Amino acid sequence: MNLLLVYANPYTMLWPQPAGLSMVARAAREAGHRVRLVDLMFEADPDATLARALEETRPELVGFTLRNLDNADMKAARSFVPDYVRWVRMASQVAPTLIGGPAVSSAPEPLLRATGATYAMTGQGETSFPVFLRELEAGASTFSAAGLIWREGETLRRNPPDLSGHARGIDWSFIDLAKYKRPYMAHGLVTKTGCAHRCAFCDAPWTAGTTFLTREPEAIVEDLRRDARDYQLNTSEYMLIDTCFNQPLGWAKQVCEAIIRSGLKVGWAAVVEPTPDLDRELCRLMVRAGNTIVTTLVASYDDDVLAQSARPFTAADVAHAFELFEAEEVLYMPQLMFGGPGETRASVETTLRYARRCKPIMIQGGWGVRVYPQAPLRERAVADGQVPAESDLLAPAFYLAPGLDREWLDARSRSVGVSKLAAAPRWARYLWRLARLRW
Ligand code: B12
Ligand code: SF4
Repeated sequence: MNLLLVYANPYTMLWPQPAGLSMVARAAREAGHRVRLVDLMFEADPDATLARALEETRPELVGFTLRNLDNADMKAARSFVPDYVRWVRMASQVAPTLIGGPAVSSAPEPLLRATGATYAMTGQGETSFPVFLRELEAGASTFSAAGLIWREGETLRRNPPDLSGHARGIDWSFIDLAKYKRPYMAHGLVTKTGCAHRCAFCDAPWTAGTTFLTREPEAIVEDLRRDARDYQLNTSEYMLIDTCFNQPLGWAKQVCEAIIRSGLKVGWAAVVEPTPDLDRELCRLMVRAGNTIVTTLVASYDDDVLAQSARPFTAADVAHAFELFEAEEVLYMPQLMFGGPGETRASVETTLRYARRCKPIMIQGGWGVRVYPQAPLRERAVADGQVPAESDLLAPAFYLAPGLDREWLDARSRSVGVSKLAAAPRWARYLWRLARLRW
């Protein structure tokens, strides 16, 4: 079939490349289909770019990656759904349409209805997309492809998604890398998917898998070798595509050891959560294997707030992790998220007091928690009267603990920060880690 695949991400913040779409594109090409990938990320007039691609390609199917429902920012919420609706409708005038990607896994039926797409696919696409294409070509009206949602009369039919993990990484041949050469641009490196935790505000276990689905360390190193050889990606930083790199602990160590053994000079950032098993050995291995910086969604330093969001660590674990980072020269960037269930003025102050004591390279503070349709927080948000029970949650919807004043919270969260002078040696170390990649 003649396929047009569209990376429909209009949000340039941190510019993630069309990682998942490249994997789906590779699978379709290997199954014998003609594939063109169009990336709307940096387009000044994405509507015109899409119209041109539709005209030039004359596709038999148009597939879309819909990544984020919105920017997840309560203070300045920006929904991307209106763009998705417009683009899918444009394409639907030319050919049947299929939507996939993280936003679709989060809110499949609402997005299918809103965009009017012919089909939606939840979960991973690299195995199920070619199955769907085979069935479509054969004229099927009912499908076995994993994760597929289709219409039969007035009803929507839905197959369970493929959440088995990624055997292979990104296919850069589909991505115009020149467009992504920007300051602080990090290339994606797929290390694992899924998550064994159940944080109340997160839908990853339901949309990406309920266990850690790790890739083989040697397969990850093989990607790094190929990326260096064919695309020279070793000269800038990677961002691991991994919700919590440090777990399972033994696997994370094996990945670091495999990178060290390979002799490759690479730099990578990762999400590392302060779970109780985090140890000194992993911190040391990470630095030796080229870790440049870690981010950690600490959210709060109050045990009750952490417990009410079912975070997999306590305030003491956070303190322990940060001590290790500081001792082992792991540069870290905590993210605080004020206003979750159980938050009070007192708990906000507890977190701020702790934040002033630690020594990160940078610290981010935000408030309000996005409520996703399948996340456990939804029930609490409905019970607390913050979200109507019948809402499909496509439009940005947030939880803010009852009784907290927004203006006060905004002012307090903006008081979070690290003095430039104190952070200067850490920034120097970070920039040195990036600079050495170029020599
Ligand atoms: C890594 C990551 C990041 C990294 C990206 C680094 C990089 N260089 O790529 C960073 C830190 C930059 C980031 C930023 C943000 N992120 Co983020 N991120 C992720 C994470 C963990 C993995 C995404 C990923 O690349 N997956 C790997 C690829 C291989 O999988 P994939 O894209 O899902 O593609 C597969 C399927 O979806 C499917 N598929 C995809 N497209 C298509 C198309 C078709 C036609 C088909 C059939 C199938 C299909 O098949 C693919 C292969 O299996 C997810 C959580 C998760 N578990 O998915 C959140 C996630 C996508 N991020 C999220 C958010 C909110 C954001 C931010 C808005 C946060 C913020 N407030 O700033 C920004 C947005 C950035 C932007 N400009 O878009 C949310 C989106 C929620 C939603 N449903 O709307 C997620 C789901 C996390 C969550 N549960 O809250 N993120
Ligand atoms: S927030 Fe992170 S640790 Fe918690 S369930 Fe989501 S991916 Fe897992």
